[in-house]
Amino acid sequence: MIYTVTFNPAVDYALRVGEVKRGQVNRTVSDEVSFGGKGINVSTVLKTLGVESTALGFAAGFTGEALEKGLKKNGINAEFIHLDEGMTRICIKLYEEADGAETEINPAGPVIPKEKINELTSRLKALREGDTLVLAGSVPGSVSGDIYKQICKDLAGSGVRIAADASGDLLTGILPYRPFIVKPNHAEAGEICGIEATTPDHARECAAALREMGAQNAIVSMAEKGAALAAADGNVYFIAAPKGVAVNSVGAGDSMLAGFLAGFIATGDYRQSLLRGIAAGSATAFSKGLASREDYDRILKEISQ
Ligand code: TA6
Repeated sequence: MIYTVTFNPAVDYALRVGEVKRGQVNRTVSDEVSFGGKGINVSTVLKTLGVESTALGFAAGFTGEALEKGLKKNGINAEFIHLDEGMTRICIKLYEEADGAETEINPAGPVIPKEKINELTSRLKALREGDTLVLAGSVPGSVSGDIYKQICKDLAGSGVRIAADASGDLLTGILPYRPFIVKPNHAEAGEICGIEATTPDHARECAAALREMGAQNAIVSMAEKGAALAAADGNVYFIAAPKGVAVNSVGAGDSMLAGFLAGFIATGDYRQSLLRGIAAGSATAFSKGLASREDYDRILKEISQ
């Protein structure tokens, strides 16, 4: 079974405007609400690709209730721990049509009491060989920055596959525990590797460096440019993303991770899994919401030729 953990789920509010006029009332061209947070997006796209998972994490307040109801309505098995205080955050994704700029405003999220963290970590200790655990996204300020490291330490030697999409210390802290796959974006990877990763060669270099630091497999995603994979087979792959009109990039990186995991479960082949990750990420970026199966299949066929 695949379990995704989202410490900081989000109700995502994507707002499209012509151009932000600071200090003034700005009217939207369109707006879209979706239930997100990185781990949840991974579960949602896995479901689209026919792979079941259980979404774990924390929910709080009326937004947390709406999130759980929305996920269950979408057929996602969500088993969140409920917090008595605070509210699940609303993340703003602002698109300016004038220049294509995308601005994210992500609140810190609710305070998670220690006993609630312990409830989750106890649940995770029950995972067994053959399970996959996806650790994705930020953690609220009240949670220790080495929580991912603690979880990986608890599971060391268990045979549970760790997949992680995180940044900074959250990511570097788990590398010594040989995670099966890590997937930072190029900015996050560049920050860890100490370079400004702007080209495919930079992405290859960062992916290889992340493997050197302990990851079994490392993807460095570069949005519309594609992604590099330094794989456990010793190869470093780079696949360019297909051409298309980016509509809403929310969840594209999460979709790529989901596509890679679904691909690896189906084929055990690294390059094929990267292709499927690119297809899922692009299908999300080219649509208002997360990837549809139809778009995924069409794009996979296009880039596999
Ligand atoms: O990748 C998109 C997304 O998962 C959105 O759901 C948005 O809420 C954001 O990322 C959250 O990222 P964070 O790193 O703050 O957990």
